[in-house]
Amino acid sequence: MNYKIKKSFPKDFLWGASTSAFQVEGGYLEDGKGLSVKDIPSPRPGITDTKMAADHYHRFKEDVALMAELGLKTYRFSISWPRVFPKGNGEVNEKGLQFYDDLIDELLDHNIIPLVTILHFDLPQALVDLYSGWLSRQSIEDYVSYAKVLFQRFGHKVKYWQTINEQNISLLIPGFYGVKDEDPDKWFKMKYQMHHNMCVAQSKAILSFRELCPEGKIGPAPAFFQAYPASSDPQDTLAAHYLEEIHNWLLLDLNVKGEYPHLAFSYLHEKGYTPEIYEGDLELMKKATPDFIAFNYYGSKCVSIDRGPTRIENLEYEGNDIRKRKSNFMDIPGLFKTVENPYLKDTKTEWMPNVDPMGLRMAINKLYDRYRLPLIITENGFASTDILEEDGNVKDLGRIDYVSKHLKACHDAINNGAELFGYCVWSFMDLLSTSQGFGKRYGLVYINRSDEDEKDLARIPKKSFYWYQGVIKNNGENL
Ligand code: BGP
Repeated sequence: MNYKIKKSFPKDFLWGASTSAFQVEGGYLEDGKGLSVKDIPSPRPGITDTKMAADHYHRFKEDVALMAELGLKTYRFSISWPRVFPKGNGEVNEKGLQFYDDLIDELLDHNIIPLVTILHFDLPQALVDLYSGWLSRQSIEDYVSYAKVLFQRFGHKVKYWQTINEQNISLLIPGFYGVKDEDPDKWFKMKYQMHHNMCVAQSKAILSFRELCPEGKIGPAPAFFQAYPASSDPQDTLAAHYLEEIHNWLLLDLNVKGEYPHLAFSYLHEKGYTPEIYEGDLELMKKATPDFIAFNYYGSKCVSIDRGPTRIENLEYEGNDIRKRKSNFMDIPGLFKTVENPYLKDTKTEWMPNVDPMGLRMAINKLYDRYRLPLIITENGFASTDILEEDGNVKDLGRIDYVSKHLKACHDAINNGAELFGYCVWSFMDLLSTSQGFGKRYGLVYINRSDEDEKDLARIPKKSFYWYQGVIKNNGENL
């Protein structure tokens, strides 16, 4: 075992920034693209849709030039499945592939390493209409065929790949992938079947990747939730343990070890939510060990035992606007409920339940301890309204503070011996928030538009852009 302890960011550390296709591209039906589940929901009044987003589809060259100016080592983006397969399967759309060819070439010309997510939420709507999307095992074959097309086309120039973004968050939201049931128990049964199918799909894709891209690296892309017990009551500790089992390890143990973690599995069994597992599924997953784990982290959870009714309620809410939810979408009645963390109360901001850099340090250490795989953070960032001032500046000091604290936490985790090879800010530029449009911004680059008015879509580097530029230049030495 290698116990070498590093004292600073490795010299080839991948300083990065992220986006995803439906949140930046626009051109939502251009050049033969089909509809995705993210194009379908009609946004709430006043919130824009995917039609234009940040118009990256037409302005990617300008965007890549800014990435180069920033000094990015890697750019993490996703490929839109319905741009490549408008119907989800069948005929490939050459124009869709060409767009990503051009984007990847542009990145490589600027010495930026592409890090590609195969699926970031935008499942083709046609597959939902055809067979209820992830609920059917046919989705496994279609995902693998789609992934293989990408590996064959781009494998010689893209080294780093991610399978499916935040499977563990997307399945917390009924209807997120186009299907739901009003009966909570039926929905839970469905979602764990979808969860299983998605795990089989990504493992199968990894096995194809091994054949088609022997030099490449591939890994899953979960969100990670660091959970604290609300008190030293052992029941609260058990509750926090349950949250991590169900929301973190249930996905990652399958992705990495091909095993259902026993506590989570016993919960599924007891509730009647156990999915149908075909013979050979787990063996296949065991063979498909990923090369790394990419994960997203925004904040932590504080958990107490839930002594209330065991019936799941409040399934319905609009999008995932934390300010409008009646109950937290992570809670499991009878098992655990999330509560405010009194120690993080002061760090609460408008959009985020808390700001907890030490939670990130613990996440890195836990993940490394459990799986001993190299890690990369593919999303971490700060949401705010951000104002373009009359002097042409966007003074997003809150973002600088947030990212700086989280990078220091990464540094601490590296000092603790964890192998962290990259960090990507969410997001490179302002983009369509999953439920709050352009009212809620994460970018290092301001996009001059609002939900109501597309304006000139000008790209304006914020203060955080110049600050991050310095961090990259000094390889994190000046944090
Ligand atoms: C993650 C998603 C991203 C992004 C981010 C912020 O869950 O992977 O796509 O949207 O969260 O979320 P939101 O836009 O809802 O604030």
